[in-house]
Amino acid sequence: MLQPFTRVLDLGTGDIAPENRLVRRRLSDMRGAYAEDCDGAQVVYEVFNIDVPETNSELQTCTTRLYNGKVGDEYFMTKGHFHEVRDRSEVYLTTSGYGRLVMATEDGRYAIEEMRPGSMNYIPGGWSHRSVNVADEPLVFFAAYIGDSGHDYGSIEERGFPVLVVEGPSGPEVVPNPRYQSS
Ligand code: S6P
Ligand code: ZN
Repeated sequence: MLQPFTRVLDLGTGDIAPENRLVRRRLSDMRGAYAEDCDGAQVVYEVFNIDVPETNSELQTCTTRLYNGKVGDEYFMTKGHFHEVRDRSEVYLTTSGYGRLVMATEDGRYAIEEMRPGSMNYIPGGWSHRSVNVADEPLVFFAAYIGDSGHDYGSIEERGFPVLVVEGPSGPEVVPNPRYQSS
């Protein structure tokens, strides 16, 4: 049985204290995710994880700080994933910034939800998810998901999402992804 504990989240930056496990994704880690080639050491996002046992009796929690920027007309975004255990759900709470949460099922349905300070997005089991920063400041959100969920990145790397969020003449637009491989 775990000992109860408390961490302190900086709502503006996403930093968690005391120490946590950091995952940092750079443009060089995002190759293939965008229509245009990308490379280099620029950081696209960071995930601050609170580690607990990966079992279905615990909740994994973390924050993501997704920086602002673009590759071509596509905004900085997370890689996106299905949960390895497909029926595992997740909740996001945005604490700073503005974005879109793109979700999709394996049979090609998709949903887009807004992310803004105070947004609580519910990601049901079976939906892949990717966050997109559509503003000129970092997008910061807290996530909680079932401990044994796991992450399947390969399906997204192979097939992509059905839609993309791109910068249009009057702001963010959702457009079909020409590279999407339907099943
Ligand atoms: C975990 C949750 C988030 C993402 C994070 C980075 O289930 O959905 O913490 O891991 O936003 O995205 P990605 O797609 O690189 O894991
Ligand atoms: Zn997830």
